[in-house]
Amino acid sequence: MTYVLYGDEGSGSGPVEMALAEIGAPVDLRSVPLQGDHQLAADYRRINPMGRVPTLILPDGTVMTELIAILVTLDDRHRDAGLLPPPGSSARAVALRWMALLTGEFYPHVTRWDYPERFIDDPAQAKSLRDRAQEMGREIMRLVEEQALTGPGPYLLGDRFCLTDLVIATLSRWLGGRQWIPGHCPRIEALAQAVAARPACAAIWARHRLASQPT
Ligand SMILES: N[C@@H](CCC(=O)N[C@@H](CS)C(=O)NCC(=O)O)C(=O)O
Repeated sequence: MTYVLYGDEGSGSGPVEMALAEIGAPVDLRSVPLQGDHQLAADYRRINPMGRVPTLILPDGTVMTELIAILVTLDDRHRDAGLLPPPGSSARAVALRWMALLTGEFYPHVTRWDYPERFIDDPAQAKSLRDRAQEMGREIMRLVEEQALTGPGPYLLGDRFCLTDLVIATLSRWLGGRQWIPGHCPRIEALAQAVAARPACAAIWARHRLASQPT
């Protein structure tokens, strides 16, 4: 019943690791250092042709890529862990809506910020591309702050933790968020702190260096 997770510290493998820890499932962690572009190596691309992390190999050998698909699959396979509200419920619809927004809309801005050279011919344009990616990412975080986290908190669904909290918490640290979020999005910051304090998540949160660094 062991999962194999390919990832790197500070990357999208963090929320997958935390989800597996919440389940209590054994995991074999395989490091793919983004520093040095090991994700683009031919042997890794045979597993994940996009050259990205995370990649999760299910115990039966099925290869899973794409953070949202990985997390929903873990919920499918471990319903007793209560990682998402039940299928058909409005609470699950809310959780999936915001998870999809962050993985589908925010994540691509991270790629522009991390690898601007992929999107431009003239290196002189890199700074303006990165600035624009950061601002567009911040617009999405403001949306989460103002339109998703309208309840009593600290989590998206109030005091009921779900997988979307792992996604909001982790992605809120990116694009300079460890410095920016605490002063601009207090509800997201409270959610991140609540995730960081969860017994199953705390050590993983620390190892992925996700702690806030307010300016
Ligand atoms: N659509 C993918 C995006 C994954 C992604 O962009 N991961 C980043 C790290 S957090 C990555 O591997 N970047 C390396 C690259 O683009 O070369 C997902 O949802 O999992």
